[in-house]
Amino acid sequence: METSILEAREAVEAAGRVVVFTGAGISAESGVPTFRGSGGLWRSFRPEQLANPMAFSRDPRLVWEWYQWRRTLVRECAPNPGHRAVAEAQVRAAAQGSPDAVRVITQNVDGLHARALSEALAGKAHDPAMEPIELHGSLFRLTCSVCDYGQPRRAAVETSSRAALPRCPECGKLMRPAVVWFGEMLEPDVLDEAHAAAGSCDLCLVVGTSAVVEPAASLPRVAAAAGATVVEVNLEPTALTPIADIAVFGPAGETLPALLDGWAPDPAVG
Ligand code: BJW
Ligand code: ZN
Repeated sequence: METSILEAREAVEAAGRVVVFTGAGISAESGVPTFRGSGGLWRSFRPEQLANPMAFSRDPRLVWEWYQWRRTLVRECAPNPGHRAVAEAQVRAAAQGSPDAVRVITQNVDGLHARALSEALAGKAHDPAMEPIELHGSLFRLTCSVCDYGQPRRAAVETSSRAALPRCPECGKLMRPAVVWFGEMLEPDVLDEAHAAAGSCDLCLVVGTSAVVEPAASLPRVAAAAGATVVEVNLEPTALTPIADIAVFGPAGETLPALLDGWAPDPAVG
């Protein structure tokens, strides 16, 4: 296994189709706390405690309070150079006629990849393939806890009492954040799209994830099994490091610009 940034840049240069698979670490330099590891605490709750359907049925106000606190925190954060380097590579690829040559698959619910893309596009129309595949949903969408009703919502959710919590306009039951909790299935279409992208790339850049939460953590293995080169970017070794061809230990906000700036995948390469 190589650990050099130069080796990683060479691997990127040689790639025609790239998947960038990200976790909480890519947003750490934007000020969004990670889930695990040092500094990885969301207001002293472990994700397993509150990010599950039982916690919501037991105490929806506590769960909503936690999410509203996170929504407020994340809304004040901005994309960092790591998100921007990825979005700018997507825009360069699209300008060369390959809008799907750099696919972003994220476990993050913070919407920062989408914001970076929209900033990089500066109002220009874009192909839907450029949008991030958000495996675990979004903090800024709500969904009914019972029926299929869903809605985007950035405005604050009132959590002062159970009676004040948002209700579904269709069936009257409680609304909840449109995120995937432990024990819940990922949206099949979303997971299928991620599998297809991972299985058809020739380079999988794995950034800022501890790679312990399934089924997401298996996607780089899908890419590796299909013959892709796996490049990991993290502060420290992870569960995935043993299968990485190249590991770069450093902050994503510095490493991704070094790997991606000025580069666009050449459809003839890879
Ligand atoms: C930096 C950095 C910098 C920091 N630069 N790097 C197979 C085996 C075992 C268990 C299971 C299995 N299949 C399913 C399960 C159960 C479960 C699971 O995986 N449990 C494991 C914890 C053991 N999975 C599920 O329940 C999933 N559902 C499912 O499989 O359904 C089918 C089923 C149901 C029932 C039974 C069996 C099957 C759903 C999982 C949903 C996860 N949801 C969360 C919460 C989302 C909503 C919310 O945010 O509130 O998703 S949990 C949380 O973890 C969140 C994240 O997306 C996810 C991954 O975390 P991530 O991104 O890796 O963050 P960290 O903090 O762990 O790591 C940060 C990394 O960044 C670190 O490595 C740092 O070093 C690094 N870093 N700064 C670069 N500047
Ligand atoms: Zn409903």
